Amino acid sequence: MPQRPYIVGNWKMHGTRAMLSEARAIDRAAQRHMKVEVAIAPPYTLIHPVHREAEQIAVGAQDCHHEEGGAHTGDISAAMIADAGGKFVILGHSERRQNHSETNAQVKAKADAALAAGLRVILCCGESEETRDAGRAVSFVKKQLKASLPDFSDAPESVVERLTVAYEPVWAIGTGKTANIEDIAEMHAEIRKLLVSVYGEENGAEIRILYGGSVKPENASEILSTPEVGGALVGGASLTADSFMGIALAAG
Ligand code: G2H
Repeated sequence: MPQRPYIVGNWKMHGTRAMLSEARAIDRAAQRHMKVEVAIAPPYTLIHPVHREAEQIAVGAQDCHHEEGGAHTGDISAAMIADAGGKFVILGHSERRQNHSETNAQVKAKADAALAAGLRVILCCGESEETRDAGRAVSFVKKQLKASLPDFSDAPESVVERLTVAYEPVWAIGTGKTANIEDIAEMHAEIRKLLVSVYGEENGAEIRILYGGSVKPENASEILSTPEVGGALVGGASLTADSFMGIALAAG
């Protein structure tokens, strides 16, 4: 059965407790739009407060460590996120790959750890402008994604429910630029083929693939009606309930 469109807010390093009123407003609005699955990933410090407030939306994290615990100053494990009420984690975001030098192998290890802790995973991939201009966007993204995907050999039946892929061209993130619809459609189709080859025809065809990169209420309808786009990962426009739910409304 096709899954509901999935609209996920990535608050990045934005938000103090003053933002809880936006989370409450998003939650109330999501209760009226059940055709769409809505979730937000605030900073770690707000995961538990949002979890306590939310009745409908899921709350998640923007990263986790691959180990369960230990001497890792400043890091957070997947089990800690789950304990705080988190239900999912965004992994491999380009800001982590760029600013923290995360490799595909590290992203994969984090994804395996997150799944073992009972979290769902939103796995990000995307090419730089340089790579796209060189005509290597599709091959780059497929290689990056394949090397980052978690191993579901223990529980292949849960892959559709527990894995989401987010395609985010790096040059479209927070810049106001969005990829054109043909390029989005081409990349999502290529990612679909990869998921089918890795997880099999049945599961690979159902895993949701989100688009991310300057999604806003004004462009959401067109992006979300593109073939193989199963939702959106939204940064800047997820920081107010009005704009975020404007995108959710465009999804269904
Ligand atoms: C891409 C996106 C959210 P923005 O990073 O992951 O951010 O919508 O601000 O481009």
